[in-house]
Amino acid sequence: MTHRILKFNVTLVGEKKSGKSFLFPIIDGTNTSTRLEIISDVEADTDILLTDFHLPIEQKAAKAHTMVSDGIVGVFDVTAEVSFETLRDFLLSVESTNQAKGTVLVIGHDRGNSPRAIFGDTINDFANRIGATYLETSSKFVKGLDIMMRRFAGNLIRNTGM
Ligand SMILES: Nc1nc2c(ncn2[C@@H]2O[C@H](COP(=O)(O)OP(=O)(O)O)[C@@H](O)[C@H]2O)c(=O)[nH]1
Ligand SMILES: [Mg+2]
Repeated sequence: MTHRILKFNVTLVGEKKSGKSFLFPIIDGTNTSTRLEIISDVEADTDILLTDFHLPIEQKAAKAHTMVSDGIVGVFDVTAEVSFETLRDFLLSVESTNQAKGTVLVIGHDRGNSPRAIFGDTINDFANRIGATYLETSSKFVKGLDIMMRRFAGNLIRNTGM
């Protein structure tokens, strides 16, 4: 069997300071792109072009990007309620138009320097409602991100039928 590498575009969104650059090797700032080479959990590997947008400032550009991207990764800070609400409002606003339906990963990041503001049930109810996968990360536990991104890469492949 030949080894395949499939290319995808993914929109990375979240409030400024939610932890996007901490979790992904992105050049700091907004509207920057980085490539991630990910070994998927299915028989092909992926080359993901991840483009970063700050919410709510870059909402319009981010929304336009979701229409041409294959997936969305949304990040919020579990210690900041507004960070969750901003991401939730955005993901609801693109739910009907994004081609990425089914390939949405929501990440709740906890840097561990303030008390938690958003809890499991609220997050899970929302993730289930939009059909997203949910992952929680912290500065002490970023390891789960590698595994989840492999699964996300597999979902991109499965969703596009490649
Ligand atoms: N020590 C530590 N710093 C963090 C963590 N998450 C974010 N930061 C820092 O918080 C700031 C904002 O995070 P950043 O990833 O740049 O947010 P972005 O605006 O969403 O890209 C940066 O200085 C990060 O290095 C964490 O888990 N631990
Ligand atoms: Mg950043």
